[in-house]
Amino acid sequence: ELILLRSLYKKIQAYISFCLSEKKTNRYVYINESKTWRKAQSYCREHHTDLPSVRNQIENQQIWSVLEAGERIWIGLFNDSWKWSDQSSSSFRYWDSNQPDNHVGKENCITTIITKQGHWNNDNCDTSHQFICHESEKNLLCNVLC
Ligand SMILES: [Ca+2]
Repeated sequence: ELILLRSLYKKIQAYISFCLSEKKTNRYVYINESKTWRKAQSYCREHHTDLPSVRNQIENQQIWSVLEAGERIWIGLFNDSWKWSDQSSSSFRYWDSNQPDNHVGKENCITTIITKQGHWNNDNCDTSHQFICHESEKNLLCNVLC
């Protein structure tokens, strides 16, 4: 009995230190369905965590590496004075050379897509694109345990 209790105690300890650690495990889930930005956001929030924020070159690279040639996908940035869907305060930007351009004045609900080159382009929110969801494993576990 004492041995069982000890192993249970160790497991609980491991979970707690995992939840308290700052190291989030990022996972990106590619969704092979075209949706508008808002619908993509709802989908990610319902099934995963959120549309991803891209906080640095490494994360940009991680997302880019998931894509097939020429694919454009939504990420979590939108133009409500440039906020991230998941409330991240990151100021990292990776615009393509002539972006954001608000092309033909219809990209005013400006949203961001990643092209194969990894550079960003604003687009009309009502356009449908495939997208990527961010899944925080820390959130999944800690919602239950912490
Ligand atoms: Ca554009």
